[in-house]
Amino acid sequence: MHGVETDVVVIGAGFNGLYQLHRLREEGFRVLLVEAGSRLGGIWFWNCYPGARVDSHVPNYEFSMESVWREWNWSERFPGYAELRKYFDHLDAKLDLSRDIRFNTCVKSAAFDGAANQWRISTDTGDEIQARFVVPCLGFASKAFVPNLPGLESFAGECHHTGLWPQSGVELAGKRVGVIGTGASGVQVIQEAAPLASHLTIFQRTPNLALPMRQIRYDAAAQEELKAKYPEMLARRAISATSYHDIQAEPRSALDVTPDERHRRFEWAWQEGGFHFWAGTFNDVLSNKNANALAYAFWRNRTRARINDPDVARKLAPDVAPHPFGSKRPSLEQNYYEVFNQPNVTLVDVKETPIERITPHGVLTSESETELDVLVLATGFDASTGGITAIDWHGTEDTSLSNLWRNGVVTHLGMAMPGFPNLLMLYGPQSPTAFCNGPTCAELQGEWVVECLRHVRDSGYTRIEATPQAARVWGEHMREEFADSLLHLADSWYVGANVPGKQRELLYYANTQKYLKLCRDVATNGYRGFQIGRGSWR
Ligand code: N01
Repeated sequence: MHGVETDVVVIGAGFNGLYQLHRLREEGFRVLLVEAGSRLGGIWFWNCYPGARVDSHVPNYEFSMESVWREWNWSERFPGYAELRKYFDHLDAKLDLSRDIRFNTCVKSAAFDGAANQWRISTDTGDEIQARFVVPCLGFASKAFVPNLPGLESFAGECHHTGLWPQSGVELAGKRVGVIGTGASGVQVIQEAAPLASHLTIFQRTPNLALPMRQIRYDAAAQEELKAKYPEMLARRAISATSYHDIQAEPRSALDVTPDERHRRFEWAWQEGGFHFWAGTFNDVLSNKNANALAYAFWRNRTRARINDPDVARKLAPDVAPHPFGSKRPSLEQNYYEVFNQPNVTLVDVKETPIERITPHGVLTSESETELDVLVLATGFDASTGGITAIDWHGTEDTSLSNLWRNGVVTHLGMAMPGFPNLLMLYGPQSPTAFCNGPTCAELQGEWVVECLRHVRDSGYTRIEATPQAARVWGEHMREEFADSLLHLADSWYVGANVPGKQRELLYYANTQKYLKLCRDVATNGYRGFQIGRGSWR
């Protein structure tokens, strides 16, 4: 490839990148998509650990184009990674995507040439690409987080992070398996490893307030029945605060209803499964501590009833909530709590008995050494900012993005940065991202970018850049949103608190509907907060 010139470089072949490739090509742009992996899928390419499965139910997690969904049938309400990979193959076949994708190619650096109003992009394969616009679509989980565990490199068995799982798989049957981390990735691996491992040891730091998934298997008839309602369901995502077509909290406080009414709503949401109990009960469960405590009590009682050993039950579902319910993303589980009733499973609470170091044989805590053949690091991600700053960006005046963000994220609408013209990131920090699933956000936020680039091009302009003032206002708005929620009370990846030293701030915009309205207002007001023109204005 070496010296290539194009209109738009898209980075990442997950839902967001593929949507951009498809739509921008439709709009007549020349587009080149660069992808580090060897096939489509983004997160579903890298996260191929046993049990990897989406937590958004059908049809929330798919594109709304009828030409795509009409001929695609899901086999489960919450599909697993293997089926999602097949869906990406289907997308490729329907939208002819791969012809404009460079696989196995990782963008290392990008520098803006202010004279030409172009980006010059360098890859690890030695290619140089020039493009008017760059649209990074790196997902929130493209940089794995491995904690500083002394001695980790000395471990003699197999050790893998869930987000960098070997494509060829890992043998767990008959092995002594250890899992560090009990977020969504940990929960999923644990459920799969428990029936296979000779012994499974789970190192938990914070209990996961996991919710029943309530998986359903679909046959073709069930899918066809659902499809009759697809157009309406898919369209409703855009006008839903949660971005799920069918998850909406009651417009009442959990504190303003009778205990019976409250119980009925909690019970209904519990039986619906998925995120209904998280975001679909009452309007103040995620913002009012007292309302939140009622949801936690319901969750704790239901969960404890499934665990035989009262000590283990207290560690998994403590008397006092470890953080407000739902202020960390709840994982969806199928038989997670029953796993702890198995004789081959041990729970180690690393707050009580901290991990001192990893030895060649296993994990040494303050109490004992656990010998292991396989160590799974389900320790999460340097979410959103980690993936983007892994690329060495140089904007105008040779500023780097890491430098701009040294005291926290600076963006306008979570898409554009002052000093970085013609760069519009999708599914990044300070936009809905974690509160709006990949394909839904790819379409809703992605259309804004498509329209914006079309506007710049069709107006004969060559440059668009967020103003510092607009970024200040957006940052202030994000801080107000943070203060209004309970999210700041949990040490989660939503707020950057899972990575030591990372700035603690709200990384995601929690109301998709409100966010989209703000974006529309900016566009209809002549792209307020952006400078658009032909030359350089510095
Ligand atoms: O990561 P996490 P994840 N010692 O950050 C623990 C999506 N996802 O990969 O809570 C001991 O949630 C850490 O403990 P603590 C989904 O959006 C989706 O599981 O910080 N433990 C925590 O338990 C999800 O929310 C699916 O105290 C340590 C765990 O590691 C997001 O990705 C599937 C530790 C990390 O949990 C991230 O999930 C998988 C240490 N030093 C992922 N450091 C779907 O279902 C960290 N931990 C779609």
